[in-house]
Amino acid sequence: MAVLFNRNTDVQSSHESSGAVSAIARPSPLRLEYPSSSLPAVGRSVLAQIDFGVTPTTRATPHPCATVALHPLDGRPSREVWTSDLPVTYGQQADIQFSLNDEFLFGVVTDPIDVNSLQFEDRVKKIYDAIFAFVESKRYPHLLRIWNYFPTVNSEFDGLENYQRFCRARSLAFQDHYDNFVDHLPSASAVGTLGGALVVYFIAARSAGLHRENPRQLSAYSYPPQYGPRSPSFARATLKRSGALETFFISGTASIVGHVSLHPENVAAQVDEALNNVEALIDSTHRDQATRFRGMQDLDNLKVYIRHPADLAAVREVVQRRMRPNADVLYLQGDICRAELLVEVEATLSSG
Ligand code: 3EB
Repeated sequence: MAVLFNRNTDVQSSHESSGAVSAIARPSPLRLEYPSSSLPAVGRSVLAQIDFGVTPTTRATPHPCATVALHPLDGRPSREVWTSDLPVTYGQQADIQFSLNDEFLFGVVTDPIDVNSLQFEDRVKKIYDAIFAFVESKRYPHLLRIWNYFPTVNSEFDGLENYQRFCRARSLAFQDHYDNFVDHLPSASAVGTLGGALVVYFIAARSAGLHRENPRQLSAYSYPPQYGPRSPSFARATLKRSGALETFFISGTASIVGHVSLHPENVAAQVDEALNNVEALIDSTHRDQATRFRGMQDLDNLKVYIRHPADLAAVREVVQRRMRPNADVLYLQGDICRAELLVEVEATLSSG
């Protein structure tokens, strides 16, 4: 009796406290938050939680989770939590922890592979092969967004930078799996961590998203060979519409115009240029697809990867100038895929 009573009381008081918000927000199949506490908003199910920090956190949770060894630079606990107002089911198939609702599938792979070993490329290829087979077997065949994190991205092994080795393996996996594979490339990030495992996580959907390129940048999959034997396999952004909800996934975006890294050694100019690229993606997609995202004013969250912690203040100043005041920004120390790049940003816009 007491347990039942307590449960009812809990539910009721929670609804009261979040009543103003839930009255105006439509049920959403996919929502991203950067909460400072790990408790999800009541009424929503967690699709996945990613913790950022160099101390591994091991918790037994029903939902997929991972720890990514990127050091939070603003002192508060850093995590991203993906939630759903629709019912969610959970499972694990081989190395893939997953969750799914009616529209989206979220998957997480954590692999302890030594990046500085000959086996690394083979492992990356196998992980991607497994992801393609998995999303198709579950009938969520449309990959929308992928995150890739591993240590020592800028070190060389066997005569090639580890990021370029990663790109070679990933590209072969996409090519093996898809006809005209560049048409299927989802938005992505690939960022160097301070240690730990290779972590790959992804969002797939039952119906297709629209992959977008940036008018200011050469497509990454068409970069000239000076950047590596196989070009990076990602789209600059992906727009997903599901009912009234629009989600716009913006890939990791750096100070690259055309294919050239601009403003070497000037972190403030780099982040400003990266935000010019983000703005161009939002604006051009608004023009072509009549999205609800009209410009930088609709960008309400940003994940910022900074190579040197000492650059935080300079980066923050530019970010605060370019973004709306109440935007949620996560600053993480990590290595960018080209040695001369000091900062990279990514974002997810959601109309829900
Ligand atoms: C760039 O634009 C910067 O390899 O998945 C950004 C986003 C970058 C994704 C990836 C790499 C990737 O080339 C680096």
